[in-house]
Amino acid sequence: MTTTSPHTPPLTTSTDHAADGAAWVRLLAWLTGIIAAVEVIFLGMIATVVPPIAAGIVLTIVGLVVVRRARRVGIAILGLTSLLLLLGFAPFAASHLGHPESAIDFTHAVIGTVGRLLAVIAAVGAWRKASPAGARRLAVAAIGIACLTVAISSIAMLVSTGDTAQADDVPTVIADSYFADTISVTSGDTLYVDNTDVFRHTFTVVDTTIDVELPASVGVRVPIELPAGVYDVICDIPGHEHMTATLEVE
Ligand SMILES: [Cu+2]
Repeated sequence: MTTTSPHTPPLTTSTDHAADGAAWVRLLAWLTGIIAAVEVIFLGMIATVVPPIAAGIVLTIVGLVVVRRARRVGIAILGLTSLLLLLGFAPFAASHLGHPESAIDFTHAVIGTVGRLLAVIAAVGAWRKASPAGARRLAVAAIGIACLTVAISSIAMLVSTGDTAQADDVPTVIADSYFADTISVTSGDTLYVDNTDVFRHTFTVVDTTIDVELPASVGVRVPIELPAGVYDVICDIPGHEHMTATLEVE
């Protein structure tokens, strides 16, 4: 009597044979390279060296060089750098994500959070040598998010045109991320705060209800209905702690 041997299924599929992780490494290199380039441009715009961002740029360059010779070491450098900068940058980016009308801050925040999250996912895919189909899907998602970011910010900028100064307004200017040292008004006046920076700020009078968003490159009218006195003005955006002024109300 003859018996049929049980059928043994194949251990791998045809697509698994192509899963050497190369597609994920390429995606990781592109994502981290673009993010580093954006950070170089951002540091140039603010004309300040922010040590964690500068360190991230250097580590990314090192990772991109190393990944060509020692793939797993390079993946680890690029993945861990992306993860640490994502965690460190998130508190600063959070407030910008709700303000697409300030295009540079908004775009920088999206790239610094969503972009780095995608880079971390790419690093995990590269480390695990996952299927290249997943890398293609992530690349498509990254391009879609980039297009959506530009579209949302463009529409928001068209809608957010700020205020027009009126004849009796008291003017004050924000330039290079600084207020005027002292701003003097009479109670009942309206301040015209002209934000000449390409970055967003707030005009926040400490211990009062005046807390006004100042989108990039627009002016905003701020009625000052306060008792006579001297008040502290701040910009309450994380990282803008140097922005202070004195508001004198007669
Ligand atoms: Cu500010």
